[in-house]
Amino acid sequence: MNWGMIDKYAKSLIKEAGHIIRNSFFRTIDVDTKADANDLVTNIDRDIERFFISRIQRDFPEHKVLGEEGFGDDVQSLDGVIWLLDPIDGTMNFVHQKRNFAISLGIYLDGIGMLGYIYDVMNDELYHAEKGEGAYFNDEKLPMLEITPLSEAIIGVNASWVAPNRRIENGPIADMVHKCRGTRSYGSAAMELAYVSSGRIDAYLSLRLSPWDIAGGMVIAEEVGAIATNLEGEKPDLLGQDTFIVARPGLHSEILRNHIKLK
Ligand code: 2AM
Ligand code: CA
Repeated sequence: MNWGMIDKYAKSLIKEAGHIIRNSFFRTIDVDTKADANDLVTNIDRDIERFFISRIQRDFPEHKVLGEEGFGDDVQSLDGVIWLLDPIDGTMNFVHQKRNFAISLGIYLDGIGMLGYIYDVMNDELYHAEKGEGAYFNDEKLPMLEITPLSEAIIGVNASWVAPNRRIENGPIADMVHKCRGTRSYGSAAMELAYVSSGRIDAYLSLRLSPWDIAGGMVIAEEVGAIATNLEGEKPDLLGQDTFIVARPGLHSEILRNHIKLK
């Protein structure tokens, strides 16, 4: 497999898709809801997924695509080459804020992340990595992450998990929020993974993510030494929904040990 060639191809697709998304603000954006009233999807999410799939099917007919909007393949195993795509991660931000959303793409071979991309569309900032070759912010190589104690860490966490909820004990999470330096909530899992990988925040956790939210970011995170697992400390499921944490080394185990108690 010529990963260098696939990397160039993927980057040009992403840049072209970014251009289409930015221009979409001059068109009508139709907003629908999916699983619940806050789970948004637009015609642009669907158009962008179809754009990727038509190109991938034309140029890499052996590859499969697992896309959020369901226009790709019915992927039941991680065998072969799979493109895991979220055409717009952070659709609520796309609709309400017109910023803070990303294209998220991971290209996996037999379940192993080979290439990862997170493209902050409005800032034209691309985070990317090739397995074993390091991670980059635009063309700048990202340094390996160093250990940071919780007292000096900024944690990406949604306020839902600090309030009583049905998935996790909120007391230990509230304790984490008190002990850390600060919290942020950007509303795009992919962007938060990119921010951990580039040292802008130190950890990010979520109670329910899908493979396309994390596939690209996990390749990038691994290249800078961030640890990405589910909240049980295992490899996240890339065929279904799972809990998720990514953090600097040390901080990852500190949070899991002291602050995570799933219901
Ligand atoms: P999305 O915008 O592509 O749907 C928001 O907190 C983050 O969680 C976003 O990355 C969002 O991705 C993701 N997300 C929102 N609802 C989700 C769901 N039902 N399952 C998995 N991920 C979800
Ligand atoms: Ca999405």
